Amino acid sequence: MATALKNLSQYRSDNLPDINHKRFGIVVAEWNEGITGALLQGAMQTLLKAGAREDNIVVKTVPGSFELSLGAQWLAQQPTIEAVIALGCIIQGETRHFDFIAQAVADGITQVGLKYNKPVIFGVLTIQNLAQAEDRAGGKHGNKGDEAAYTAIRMLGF
Ligand code: DLZ
Repeated sequence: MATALKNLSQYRSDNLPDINHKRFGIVVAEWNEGITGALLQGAMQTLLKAGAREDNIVVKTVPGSFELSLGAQWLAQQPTIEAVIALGCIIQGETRHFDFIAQAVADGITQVGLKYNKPVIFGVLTIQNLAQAEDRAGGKHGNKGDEAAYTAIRMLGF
């Protein structure tokens, strides 16, 4: 698993399920777009490398991470979509906004997965500054988007 290796892009690629006919939904927050775009790129690459077909990946955007839960629900409720990946980047600011958004999206995404009985993956960076985000969006700690996509694939093989 990625965390054991201390790099979000390093994961075991053996023993993954066949995802050639699986349909994925990805919901991406536009806030901190430079980072979330890189997360999306990582997630897409990981899914395609693992055998997903590009026309089986539905990508939707929402304004900020707070809206990821509802966006994930709109995707999860589509019967043909088997797993949803939510991508966002919440950076700690001077106010308590960070805590409220991070908690809300973690809870919301969990609820959507349980309600629709499908993997809904938390691909959200919750960090203190932009440098930490860059390190985890294709930088020295890998890419959270890769890890989120890998987790979705693993869950489909449960
Ligand atoms: C408002 C806000 C702030 C301050 N910070 C972030 C952030 O770091 N990451 C993120 O994805 N979204 C942020 N937002 C936007 C909220 O998620 C949400 O879109 C707005 O509060 C809705 O008005």
